[in-house]
Amino acid sequence: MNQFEFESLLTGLPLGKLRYYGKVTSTNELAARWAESGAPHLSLVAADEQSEGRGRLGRRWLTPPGSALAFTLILTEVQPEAALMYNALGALAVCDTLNQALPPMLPAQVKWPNDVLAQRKKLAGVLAEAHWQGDRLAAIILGIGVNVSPGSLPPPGGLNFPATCVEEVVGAEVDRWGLLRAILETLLELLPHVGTPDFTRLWQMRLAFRGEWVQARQEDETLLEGYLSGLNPDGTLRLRDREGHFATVQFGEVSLRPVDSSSN
Ligand code: BT5
Repeated sequence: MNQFEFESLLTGLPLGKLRYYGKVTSTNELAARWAESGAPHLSLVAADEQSEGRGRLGRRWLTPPGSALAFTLILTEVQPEAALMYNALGALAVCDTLNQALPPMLPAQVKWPNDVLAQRKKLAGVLAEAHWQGDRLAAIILGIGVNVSPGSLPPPGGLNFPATCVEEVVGAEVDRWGLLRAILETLLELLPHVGTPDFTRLWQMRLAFRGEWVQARQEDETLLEGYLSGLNPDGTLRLRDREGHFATVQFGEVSLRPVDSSSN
């Protein structure tokens, strides 16, 4: 892939400007700098490899060469009140694209707020970062990383969740760049619906662990536990305890809590 092939690949999609790189630190980092210097809405940065790919809360995302997708969209026309939804936009775009190739009984799902799971393993991660100018939300930097072939899989030790890749779940070789185009097409279709009740409904339909007992670790490290009952209209997560009381998880990380240790 080179810049010219990248532009041909994405011909006809209503995107902003396009930049392709062989190796970068992080496509989100480059995109943030580009946003600052005036990148138009829906500009895209993609790379074959990242040396300092970013996850949430200072974590790292691994993107070895020749095996994964790592790309970032710069959204400048955004709804500030829907910031949480942009993580879901990225995750749903990946899910819905893959679900065309996956058996309906084993769909890809969103592990709230930002992971894509297939067969209960993580196959893609999304990092939506807000870019402020003073108190104005100037852009959402929407980064998406997808493990495509087995070479993209990090060594299992040190992972916070088991990982998989698209070729493993689809059971066939996958055209990496064709997949990128397909994900972008899905994302562009979903984009006008961000923040609407239909969008939240679709997100809820794809939510992993619904009806299961889960533990949510929040950003301040406090833990909440309960049955994952669904989403609130603003995209925050709703948990229900054994007495039927509801709690809301604003932003955090959900991890499954084994059922047999939850019986108190
Ligand atoms: C995420 O963070 O899952 C968000 C990942 C976003 C990556 C994209 S790639 C394009 C753009 N540019 C960037 O610099 N970032 C975005 P989080 O939920 O915090 O998960 C991070 C954790 O996932 C790590 O601590 C590892 O345990 C695990 N991990 C790292 N690389 C992985 C991989 N390739 N596949 C599966 N798990 C991985």
